[in-house]
Amino acid sequence: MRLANPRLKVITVMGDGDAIAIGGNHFIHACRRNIEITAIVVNNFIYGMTGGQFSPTTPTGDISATSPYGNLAQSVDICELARDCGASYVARSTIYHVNEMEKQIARAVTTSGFSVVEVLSTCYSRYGKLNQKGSPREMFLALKDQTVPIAKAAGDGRISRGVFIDRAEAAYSDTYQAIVAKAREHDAGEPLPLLNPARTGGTR
Ligand SMILES: Cc1ncc(C[n+]2csc(CCOP(=O)(O)OP(=O)(O)O)c2C)c(N)n1
Repeated sequence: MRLANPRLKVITVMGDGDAIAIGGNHFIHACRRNIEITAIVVNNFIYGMTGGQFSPTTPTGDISATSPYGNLAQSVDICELARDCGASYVARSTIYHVNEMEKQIARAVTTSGFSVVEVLSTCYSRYGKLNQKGSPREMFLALKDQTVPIAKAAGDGRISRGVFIDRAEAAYSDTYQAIVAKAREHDAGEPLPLLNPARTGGTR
């Protein structure tokens, strides 16, 4: 959509399972291409809607419908992944820190490349209840104590919140449009060597 119509502002909302497991391939390469899309990833540490299967963000050892004896795998940090794969804007907040989240989303949609806002969320029925995380209200309030602004991160196990990367990059759609213009120029005149039937022996 974004490539076909660069005037569009494309915002996608997804879960941790959607982003990093089911759509993991797409997520990684969207970061790598740094295409101008905003991904808002609501991370509740579980596949909630489909019955509570573990996701790539489920902490090791935690109980889920598909890990009744504890999750064996390591969990993925969505922000680290996005940053390392080349996204231009990467931030994390929580459903407790609404003002902070709002600012991050506002910035994300105006950045020139792929932007990711991870929003830590809660799922009582499919995750919290199985892992003694307290009531839905307690789970919500715990987001305050379990997270810390990046500048105050102390390596004590709390999850950092804030902006991890905010860099201006060449916009993929602009570069793509430049290629389209170049291709049209060639179409009107001499074709590119690889598209020239005389050189490839084929037809265009
Ligand atoms: C390609 C594909 N595989 C599987 C599904 C089925 N499916 C829909 S939502 C979902 C899990 C989503 O979990 P998450 O993204 O963490 O969102 P939550 O329900 O927790 O909000 C799955 C497996 C699908 N829609 N598409």
